[in-house]
Amino acid sequence: MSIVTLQLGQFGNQLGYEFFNTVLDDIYCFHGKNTLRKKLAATNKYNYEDAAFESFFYATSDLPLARAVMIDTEAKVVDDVFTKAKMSKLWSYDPKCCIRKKRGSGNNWALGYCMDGDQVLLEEIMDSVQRQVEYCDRFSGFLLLMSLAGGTGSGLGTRCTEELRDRYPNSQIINEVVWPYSNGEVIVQDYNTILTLSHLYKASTGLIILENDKLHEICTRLLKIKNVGFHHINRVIAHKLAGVLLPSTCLQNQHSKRNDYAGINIFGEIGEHLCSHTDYKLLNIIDIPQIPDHSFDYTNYNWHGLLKHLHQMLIANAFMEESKYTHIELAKLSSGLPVHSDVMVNKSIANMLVIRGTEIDKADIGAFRDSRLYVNWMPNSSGLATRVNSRPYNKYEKSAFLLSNSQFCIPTINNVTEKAWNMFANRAYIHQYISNGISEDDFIDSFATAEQIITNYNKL
Ligand SMILES: Nc1nc2c(ncn2[C@@H]2O[C@H](COP(=O)(O)OP(=O)(O)OP(=O)(O)O)[C@@H](O)[C@H]2O)c(=O)[nH]1
Ligand SMILES: [Mg+2]
Repeated sequence: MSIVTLQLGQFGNQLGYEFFNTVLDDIYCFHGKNTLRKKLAATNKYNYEDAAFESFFYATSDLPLARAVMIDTEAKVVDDVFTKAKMSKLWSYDPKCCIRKKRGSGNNWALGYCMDGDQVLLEEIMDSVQRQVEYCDRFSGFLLLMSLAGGTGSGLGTRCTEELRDRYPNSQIINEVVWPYSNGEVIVQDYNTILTLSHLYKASTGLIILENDKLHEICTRLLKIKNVGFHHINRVIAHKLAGVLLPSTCLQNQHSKRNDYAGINIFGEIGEHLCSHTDYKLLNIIDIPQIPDHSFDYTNYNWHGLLKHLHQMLIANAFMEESKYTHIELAKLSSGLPVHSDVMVNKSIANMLVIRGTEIDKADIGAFRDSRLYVNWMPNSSGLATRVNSRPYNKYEKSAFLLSNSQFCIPTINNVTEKAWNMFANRAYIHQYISNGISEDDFIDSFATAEQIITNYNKL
């Protein structure tokens, strides 16, 4: 099955580049860089590499092309990313699917969303999208990469999501959105965030939210990177995203002789398992391990330790492994008391655990099935979906990823909604939105949706 990616704005395009690199690295690492295309042509058994390639690339007589549409309202980032991919001599983008304009959206959601009335731009984007969809033998859905704070990714990304929902009503649409730094550089970022969230909540299948503050900390504290740049953060996001989206099989099928890779539809499973309830669409990804390159030679992981820590991260709503969570008391889970000092349990609607690497048979995932982790109105067995792959991923011999629909987002959304409301109540910067086609009522509706999301998740 194939996924068509839309890269929007600076973040979307920069992340897209890292993501496709990560995917191709993973495909190549077992076969040597020059053999892939030959192998794809020569073998008739559809294996992991074929499925991974088909998900995100298609072969041409020249370089493999990413199944992607690049979009920005200014040219620089798209041009840079396009050139970098081509210069890799490993893969490229389809030049007919690069859409850029000259003006930028100046961090204004309204400008990106209303596009100054430029319907031609939207048609151009949709034509490129259709072109990519037609290249897919088996199309499974859209992945949109966009930031919440700027104008193009957030505004135009939202507009594109709505248009895709109209034109492809039954397809899965997953938005990977990056939450701005809390002391961010964009003064109206909280407005842009609330407007995007509330609109996407209606049109999208699910929103994977990753926060720049937390990703930055992963880079400094776990990966020991000194001067963290966006490319470091994007590599962390790409690792998480590909860890979840690259082919894996159902736990039940792991020993079957059938060719399971042929029928994999991970987007379908995300839609059905994690986002089956329209009030709950927010997802995040936690993963383990994350270690600096220089520590590889001294580190040896076993499944027991990895899954124990991932489980603690889930319960405590922690974005990285920390020793302070090791004394979490599961017994308190159902009592409504804090599970550790001031940590309340993070309740889930549903989770998808993806484990990759050697000795999968030794991985005991029982703790993730514990019904106390899930809302009590979900049937007992349906909270957890598990996917496995015995192939080590990226540089780790063993790694685990949890795509989770849980209460993780409440503090962050709460905080931004409050800040945005304070600005709105004082009518700060509102004119910039109104002059670009967004009314005060649109703001009020968005605040109402954000409040409703918080209330819904709080109730779990
Ligand atoms: N993690 C990460 N965040 C980014 C990156 N580029 C921008 N951001 C974040 O994205 C937000 C700004 O959005 P951009 O993607 O730059 O904006 P845009 O979509 O290009 O919109 P305009 O430039 O306003 O037209 C800020 O919160 C930045 O911190 C990136 O490459 N990686
Ligand atoms: Mg930009």
